[in-house]
Amino acid sequence: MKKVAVIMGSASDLPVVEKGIKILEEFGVPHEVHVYSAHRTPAEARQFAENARSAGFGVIIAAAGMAAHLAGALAAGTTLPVIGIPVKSNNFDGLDALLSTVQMPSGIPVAAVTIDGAANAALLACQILSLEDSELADKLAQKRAADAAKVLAKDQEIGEKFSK
Ligand code: RP5
Repeated sequence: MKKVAVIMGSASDLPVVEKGIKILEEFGVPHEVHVYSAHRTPAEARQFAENARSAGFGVIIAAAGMAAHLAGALAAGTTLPVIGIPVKSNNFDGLDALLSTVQMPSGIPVAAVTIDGAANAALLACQILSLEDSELADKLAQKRAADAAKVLAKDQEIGEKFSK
């Protein structure tokens, strides 16, 4: 199976990113985690993106806050799918990072998830890799069924408690 690269712009993004890493672990998807900044270490970020396909990666997840250029900068260096996670910082409730991530000019796509949406970024990465991996596709289907069962159990519990 191809690997998922999880790149964050700063170690301060780790508490958000960890939720996605956990999901990749649960699904048994091989992954590498790095800290590369589009601003502070642009050469390393670019080099990683340019080598990612030949290094066996299938998807890149990029998490960054504030003027969040990381996902776009990585996407500029590769034709692998890049999923951007806008990370919430102290100002603007993460809207700054959301717009920086989602508003990519035509030609260099970034698939942006919601603010701090590391879980969905990881799930989307798994879904992309599942195109070529039926075992992973089965695991994703099982998770959907388990999530649905939890909602239906809550429906029963809350319905019994409050319906008159
Ligand atoms: C971005 O700036 C990082 O992704 C982080 O979300 C934000 C703040 O970084 P630090 O100042 O905490 O290193 O580049």
